[in-house]
Amino acid sequence: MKVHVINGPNLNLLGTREPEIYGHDTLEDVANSCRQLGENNDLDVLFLQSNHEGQIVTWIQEAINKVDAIVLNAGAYTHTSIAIHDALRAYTGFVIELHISNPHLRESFRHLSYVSSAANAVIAGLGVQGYERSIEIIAQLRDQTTILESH
Ligand code: CA2
Repeated sequence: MKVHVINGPNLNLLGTREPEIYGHDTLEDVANSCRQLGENNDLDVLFLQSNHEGQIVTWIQEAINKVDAIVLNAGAYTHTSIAIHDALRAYTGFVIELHISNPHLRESFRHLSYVSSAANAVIAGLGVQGYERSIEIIAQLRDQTTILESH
């Protein structure tokens, strides 16, 4: 089973700035733990990051009928991108919207998400641990239910 973890703008800076919000781990640290958890749980995990909205749209389109689940931290595009929303609506697999922080505890412009209404589940406010939890949850859903069965 294939899982793509897609990260949006500025998440490449993880661990270098604003550690009080985003923690000290780098995106490479997070990618390594996700890949390791994938191996442990028999999931093929691909970890991606782009600062470009169109690249994220393309990755979502390319996942249609090929990738079983997407974990998406769209960064600030969460709050602006109808293009990412539309691509997710076209995507056939399971989608977890992920945020390191809890956007609802922050500025009001972060309270609207165009991703939520196209996602199966939302994880926010658990720090970078949310990425690892998402991988584990996808493995558990695969084992326990038929939610992920169609792929
Ligand atoms: O909490 C999250 O994961 C966010 O998706 C992060 C986005 C923010 O725009 C969303 O509202 C919530 C920002 C990602 C920027 O990441 C940085 C990490 C370290 C240093 C600077 C930026």
